[in-house]
Amino acid sequence: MATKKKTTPRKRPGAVRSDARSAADRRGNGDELHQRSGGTHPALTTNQGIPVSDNQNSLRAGHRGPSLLEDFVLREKITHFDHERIPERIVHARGSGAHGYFELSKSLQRYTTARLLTEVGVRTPVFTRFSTVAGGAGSVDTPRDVRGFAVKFYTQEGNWDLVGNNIPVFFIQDAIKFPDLIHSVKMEPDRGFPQAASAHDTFWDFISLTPEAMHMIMWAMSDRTIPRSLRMIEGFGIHSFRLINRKGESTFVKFHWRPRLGLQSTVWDEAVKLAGADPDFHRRDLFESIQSGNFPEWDFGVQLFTQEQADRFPFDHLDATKLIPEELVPLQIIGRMVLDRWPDNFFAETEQVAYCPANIVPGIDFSNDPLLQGRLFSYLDTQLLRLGGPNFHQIPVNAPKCPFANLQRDGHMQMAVPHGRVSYEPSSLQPDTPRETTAGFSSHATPAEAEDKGRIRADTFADHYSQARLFFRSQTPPEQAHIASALVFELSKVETVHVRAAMVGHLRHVDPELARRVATGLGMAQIPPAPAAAVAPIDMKPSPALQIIGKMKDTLVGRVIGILVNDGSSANTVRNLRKAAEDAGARVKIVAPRVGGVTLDNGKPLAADGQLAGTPSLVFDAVAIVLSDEGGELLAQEAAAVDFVRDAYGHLKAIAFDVGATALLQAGGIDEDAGVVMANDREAFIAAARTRQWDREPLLRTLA
Ligand code: HDE
Repeated sequence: MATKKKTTPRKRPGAVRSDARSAADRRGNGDELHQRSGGTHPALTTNQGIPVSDNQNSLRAGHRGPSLLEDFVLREKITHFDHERIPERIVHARGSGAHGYFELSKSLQRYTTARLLTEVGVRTPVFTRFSTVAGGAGSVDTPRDVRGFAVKFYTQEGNWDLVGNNIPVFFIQDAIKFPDLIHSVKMEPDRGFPQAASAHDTFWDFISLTPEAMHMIMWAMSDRTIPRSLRMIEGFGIHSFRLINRKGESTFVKFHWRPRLGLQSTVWDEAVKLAGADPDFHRRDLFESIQSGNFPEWDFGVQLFTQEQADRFPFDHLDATKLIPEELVPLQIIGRMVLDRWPDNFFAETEQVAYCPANIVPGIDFSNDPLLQGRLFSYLDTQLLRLGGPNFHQIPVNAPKCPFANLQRDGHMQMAVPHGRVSYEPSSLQPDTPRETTAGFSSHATPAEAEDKGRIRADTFADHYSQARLFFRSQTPPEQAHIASALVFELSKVETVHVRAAMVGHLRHVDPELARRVATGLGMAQIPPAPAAAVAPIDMKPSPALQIIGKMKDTLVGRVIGILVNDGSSANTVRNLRKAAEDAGARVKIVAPRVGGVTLDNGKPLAADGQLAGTPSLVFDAVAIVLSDEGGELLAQEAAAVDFVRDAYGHLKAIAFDVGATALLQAGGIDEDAGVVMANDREAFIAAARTRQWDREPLLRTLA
């Protein structure tokens, strides 16, 4: 026994681990299992621990006879398999998560007692899940959709869940509209399509009848909803929350995440093609970057404001369709989040993680935002069904990492074994039972408004267009063109003519020129009339902080460059390009016609990271084409190679090429421009690769 190699249960494939047992118990069991298998592998057992001698054949009555009901090994295995699926999330079903930590750099002690926001330098573990909203769990990563950005902070004072999105506003003002919104965007109930797409009649029907959605629609039609990478999205808590300090004073707060790699998006044609080329594009990107040690990071920022300031805003901050421009209330960066560990098991962690906006810690409190208030109910309710009972907080990814104790008991899947007689309070029989503490959570004593109860929408929520206008007018010209073109694309998929017309009518309030562009793009003879606006929109000062292109970081860090090679490609050129790209912070992948790689002009082999037909230029931020003369002629006849260069060009990416690649570039119809450069001009290539060639776009496609 003593000479046997110890294995931890965590590393045993397929080993079942109950956290109710001590680590010592589990190790003991592992040793025994090894002993029983008589080799290096642990013995395969049933869930009851009974060793299995034959995992290939079921128990049968004779060579050609029926299977026997007695076969408990077969029955247990199949029964467990039959129950492997749990309900997917009703929204945000498709997601990818990672572990990491939050580290505070600036104390908010003046405003809050929350320890994670006051103890500078302390690292709080987090589990963060990014998601799309509309599609099912098996849908693709790159539809046009809002991205969920949910962070569970395992603080020393309990779990705080900041369950936000990559857009700072939302479609609706009141939780009671959420089922309608989601029903409209999900696949239509009679036909069961489209999956993960807003470009269909029911969504736009609902939106055209919901003027409060117009601001969010501007964001949804912008490139924010087709991100390049989950590592390059912003995150927002959306609602106003409160920070509560030692004196019980309240300050309003909006929470923001800012990606250190900068914001970046794809272009629409690229997003569409990525859906086919790599349905897991975002998940793979996050996985690869974490596994390779390039941990994504976000700055954490707050906008702090008082009730008096809020009273002067030309909008109501409790209305989730409104943002607070940074020019009005500046963003203060107070910390950072680093995601540095991919989960061990997708189901156990990413699928079972249960976020809930109601999970907050002392020093933070809710606001009266009616959307937030509805969410406080919804998430616990949904977990009860999804995870099957009231003890889901015991699942390791959901359990607090600080001690927790109360007198709740029993229920499905209870894993804890509480000791003693007492499960009530007050009690006197057992001195070690948990009791209330003065340091416990207490709600801010917000004065209640002495008003009649009723199904009320506040007058201050009535302005539906001013911030939609603010957003559109704050964008750069290419971004405005993308918004207009996205509206044309989506509404062109809407079959019902009056829905298209109603939508364009709303756009007149947002920006008459936008309405004109979209109407032209839809081939309308006239611009439809605008609906009556509850409140006339006002002009607000443009906010450049709302742009993507204007704010894009001039960097290649975290980006990927693809080099297309063939037999006889110049070893020198490939080496120099690789060095230049890696020096600039990018990763390099080699693409070749065959996955076995190529032989370069110096006679040396070069391994490929991807085969040409399965590795289109879509998956890269910029490409280099390094070919021998013969290779160029050959690949000019190859559709996958022609698409490689044509797509890179169409998606506004930088292309470096050498003389041998000329024939291929010609076959792709590529014109030289500032982003199409000779491979030996490495500086020009790296500079061009840091951005996209926006000037190229109007020459390539009709934008609205
Ligand atoms: Fe959610 N939302 N939501 N939501 N939401 C869920 O909870 C809901 C809303 C958001 O990675 C569900 O565990 C209602 C706004 C994210 O697991 C459910 C309303 C925002 C995630 C639910 C909203 C969000 C969810 C589905 C209207 C941005 C995924 C499964 C009041 C601030 C979290 C689940 C993850 C998930 C309800 C509105 C973000 C059904 C009723 C606004 C990121 O409980």
